[in-house]
Amino acid sequence: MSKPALPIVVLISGSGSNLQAIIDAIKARQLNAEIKAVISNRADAFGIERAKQAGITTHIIDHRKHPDRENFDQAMIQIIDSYQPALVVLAGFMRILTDDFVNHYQDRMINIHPSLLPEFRGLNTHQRVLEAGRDKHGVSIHYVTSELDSGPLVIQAMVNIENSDTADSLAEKIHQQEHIIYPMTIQWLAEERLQCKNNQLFFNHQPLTSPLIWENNTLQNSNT
Ligand code: NHR
Ligand code: GAR
Repeated sequence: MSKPALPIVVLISGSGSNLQAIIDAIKARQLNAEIKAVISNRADAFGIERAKQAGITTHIIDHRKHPDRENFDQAMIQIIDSYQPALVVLAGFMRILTDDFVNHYQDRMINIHPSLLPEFRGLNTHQRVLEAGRDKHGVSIHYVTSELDSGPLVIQAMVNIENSDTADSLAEKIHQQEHIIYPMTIQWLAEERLQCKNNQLFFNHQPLTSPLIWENNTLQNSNT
């Protein structure tokens, strides 16, 4: 791999299984990135243990110790910018970010959201998809903009819903897909195969006008 490793900072709030998938892909040399730091807003996030286990610097920034969202976000900006990341990765990060924060990282911050956006923005998506009686579910990776779960869509992975599925079994199926497509997407960025300029996506140097689709372990796209 000739290009330098992509410096990234990962933001988490919980289990950190997506963080683990990124750590593992870097170790396996499938992903040419370097995690400069992991930041959690919760001290008890298991992802912090995962990061420490991997020898990665960690920070706890507890939102409850800040008077408002602006103040919390400014504290995060200070820490994040000290690492000069090319990319900020939201991996199960559960705090809505202010416009100032989002604008500061325009074209440099991605999120993984457990639904086929634009459907089912927000929280508790697995339960809501079941209640809506859908037979398809999925997960989306998008650039973060100030409108929640609405930034440019990079890729969506599809999951079939069976009659026997529960919110827990769907979460597990979604996690399996996430652990494939999140490291893959970050590697595309490291390779500059994927780019975001002024909120416009390019894949293989062509404008990406609809999201890439990952289904049956295969990338479905015209401009690959
Ligand atoms: N911030 C902005 N501005 N834009 C986005 O698209 C964002 C974002 C922050 C997080 C992840 C998102 C998801 O993938 C994300 C996308 C948390 C909430 C939420 O309601 C909603 C969406 C997402 C993450 N959080 C509550 C809040 O008051 C707190 C919930 C909790 O702490 O458990 O911030 O779904
Ligand atoms: C993932 O399924 C991710 O899509 C979802 O939280 C989980 C985090 O898992 N994100 C959101 O719901 C964002 N609001 P992890 O901590 O094991 O990576």
